[in-house]
Amino acid sequence: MSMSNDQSKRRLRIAMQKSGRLTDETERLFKSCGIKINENRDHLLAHAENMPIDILRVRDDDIPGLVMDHVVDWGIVGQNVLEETQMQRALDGQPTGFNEVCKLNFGDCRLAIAIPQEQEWHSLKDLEGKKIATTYPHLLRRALTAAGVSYKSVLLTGSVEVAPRAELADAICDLVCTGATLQANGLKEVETIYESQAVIIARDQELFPEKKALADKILTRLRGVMTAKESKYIMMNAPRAKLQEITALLPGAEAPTIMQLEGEPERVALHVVSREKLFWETMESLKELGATSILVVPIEKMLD
Ligand code: PRT
Ligand code: ZN
Repeated sequence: MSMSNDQSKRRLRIAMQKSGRLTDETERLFKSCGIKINENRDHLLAHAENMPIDILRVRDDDIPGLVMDHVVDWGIVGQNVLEETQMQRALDGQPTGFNEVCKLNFGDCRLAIAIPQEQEWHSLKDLEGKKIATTYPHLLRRALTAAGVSYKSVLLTGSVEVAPRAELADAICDLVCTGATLQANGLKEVETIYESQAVIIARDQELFPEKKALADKILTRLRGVMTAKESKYIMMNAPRAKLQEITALLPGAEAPTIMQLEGEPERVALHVVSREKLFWETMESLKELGATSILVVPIEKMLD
């Protein structure tokens, strides 16, 4: 994948997971930022059709290294893989520098300790002298060292959840999302040691001016998409007399638009952008204050 010097100065190279849990959301993100890429996932390198951006599709485990070795400008990866790889690279004497660009609010999971369902649990101290199977030896060591527990690490790159049943280990330390996998394997989650989501990271080097301008533009769009995801456009009809109480209930809502309702002098239409999630409880309280026709509409993009 050699590239002329001139091209690498201008084209923003982004590494993403080729096929896995982060792939769909990453592609959706590119799309919502207006980056059009070739749908064919079999190509290692894809060029955006409408911007000087190259997308490199690789295994998620390779992404932190590609950024830290300055092979790509940006990478999209789970924080779990990022931190684990960083600790491994530090041991191996490889570069570990990067800048976090933006958290992405997807790929959420936690690294947790799980033990056989029938066993008692008090604290991490219960793991003293025990064998723990994991794919994340460094994150595990960091947590257990902090808790003053000594244990034996059993490194497995897959099927960690079967280790206790196979008598390879007493406990496991693995990623959990819903917990269904643990349950299906007769395990119970007893302690979270790390929480993760997907992030964009950048190489720890100033980009060439042209590329920097492009990166900043994408970043502004990204932030717009991220805020929009959380934000809602809320509309309702409400008694004029309760306006203050009603706006106080709406989280992160600045300056609502109030419109007169034809033929109803005591009631108004209220439109507002709320920057936080609106819960059912809040909607019910709004209704109790006399609001009617409450509509909550998703926002696709937002630019302040
Ligand atoms: O091939 P490649 O190396 O690229 O992919 P991979 O198999 O290593 O990774 P992949 O696609 O499984 O996960 C990529 C990233 O998604 C992880 O590094 C996490 O940051 C994030 N993520 C989010 C998860 C999960 N949720 C998750 N549930 N990664 C793994 N899991 C596993 C979990 O360990 C369990 O075995 O999925 C299974 C189902 O989980 P439950 O709890 O919902 O049953
Ligand atoms: Zn992987």
